Amino acid sequence: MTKPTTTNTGTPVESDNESLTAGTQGPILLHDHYLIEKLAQFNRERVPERIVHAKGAGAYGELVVTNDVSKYTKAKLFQPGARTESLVRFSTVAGEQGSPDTWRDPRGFAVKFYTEDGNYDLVGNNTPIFFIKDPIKFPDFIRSQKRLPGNGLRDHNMQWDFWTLRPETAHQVTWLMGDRGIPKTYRHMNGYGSHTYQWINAAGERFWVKYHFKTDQGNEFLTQAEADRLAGSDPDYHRQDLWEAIERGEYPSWTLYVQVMPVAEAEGYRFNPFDLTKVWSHKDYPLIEVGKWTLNRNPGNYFVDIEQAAFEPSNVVPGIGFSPDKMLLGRVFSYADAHRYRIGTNYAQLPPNQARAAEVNSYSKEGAMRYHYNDASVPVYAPNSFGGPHADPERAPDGGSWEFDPTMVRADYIQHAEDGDFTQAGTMVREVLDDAQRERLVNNIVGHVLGGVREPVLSRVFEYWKNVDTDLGKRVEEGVRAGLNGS
Ligand code: HDE
Repeated sequence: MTKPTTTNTGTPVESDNESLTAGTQGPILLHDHYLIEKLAQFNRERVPERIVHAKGAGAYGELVVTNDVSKYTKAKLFQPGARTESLVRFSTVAGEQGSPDTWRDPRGFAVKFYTEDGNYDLVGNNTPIFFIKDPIKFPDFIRSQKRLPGNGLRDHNMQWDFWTLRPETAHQVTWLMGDRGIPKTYRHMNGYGSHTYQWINAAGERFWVKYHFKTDQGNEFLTQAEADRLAGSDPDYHRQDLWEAIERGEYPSWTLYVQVMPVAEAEGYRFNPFDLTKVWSHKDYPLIEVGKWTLNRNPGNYFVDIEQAAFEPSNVVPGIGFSPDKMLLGRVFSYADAHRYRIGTNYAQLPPNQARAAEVNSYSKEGAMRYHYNDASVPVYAPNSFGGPHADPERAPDGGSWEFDPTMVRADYIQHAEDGDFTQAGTMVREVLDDAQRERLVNNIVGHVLGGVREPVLSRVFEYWKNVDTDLGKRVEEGVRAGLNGS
């Protein structure tokens, strides 16, 4: 026996096929409120898409800690043997919701851990670095990667104009134009916290850390030609691959590692350890295993679980804190602000965002769409004499602390011995990539530049790549000039 169709409030309806009219040829009647409900609800099915990372896919899973890192952090989810439910959303960055999964772009790697001390969100990418190092540049950077104001078209000239005018982008652009710019699937790519975070152990000792999710499926990529074909034939290729793998019981997993830097070593390190355009050499700070993170459950409803998922770097738990990384500090403001705008004041009460293992004793109340509420006996203010919740610094995350010169300035980071906009990009090209990877990097750059870059930007592109690596720059210029001459 099938269930009766009902209105949104549970009243069975007469028909899903005919509107109510006066006679068969007469006008539709205003009091056909079910017709009105259907049409009005349909007009309101969308929430604003994410301003970046609009296209994505997600799944639920679990972190199981396999090593003892308690000497670095007291965070409960990272204690030996701890098991913590998790949600992830993978995404591209610049494309809109309907854009192809296989466009060349960094991939979002947003992880939520439902810990017993509240939700911990580690909102990273599939690259350990980023294009810029100051949040004030973010709106400019993103707009240069999206669409021209006049015709609404994407524009390679605009992209390269921004990149070549902000040379700190060179390391990430080298990543982007290489094999890692188009992962074969979301399962075949690493994830990174990218920023430098702070871990605090039970004795209150502090450490700087960087997170690495190393895929157990192997790092694999799509060539530009394969990606272009899939963009046309199967724009949801990555979303479908993740869904079907989990449906088949082929649960993708990653091994989570951290690099740990004692606080005292930060000042003398050869790179500024808080500059998001730089990595820490694994020789200097080797990877320490933390645990196994596995995705083993597809979302029950894409819109509810994934489109309304709200990840925020401000969600930290005891044992984890922030750092002088200005990009991280900018993000600590921005994400909750984006959620309030995009999915409403009470977004934290939506299913994927609710704390699961922790009790919520917040003084927040009311606001649109609120439905969880405190018992009437709980005061709505603090302090109070009636047993309401009270702040407990012993149990709260302190968000991290660090020494700094309090003089107010607007300035770049302090430059360390080997800092420089092109140093790590050059090291990557010369010491990390093999000949075939370098060849594909050159071809991808040439192909992208031939997609519309013109003077005066074009000359800066050649200089940009020569600054990364002289030989690479020469090969890029030769390739572009040959392409422009039709040879
Ligand atoms: Fe984001 N970023 N971001 N971002 N970001 C957003 O929040 C922002 C940055 C990342 O699957 C937005 O909910 C600022 C770095 C991911 O739901 C927004 C800055 C990294 C996702 C926002 C950055 C990221 C977002 C848009 C410069 C990697 C998708 C919608 C300081 C370490 C999360 C939203 C999901 C989403 C702000 C730069 C990763 C606008 C201000 C660096 C994975 O709030």
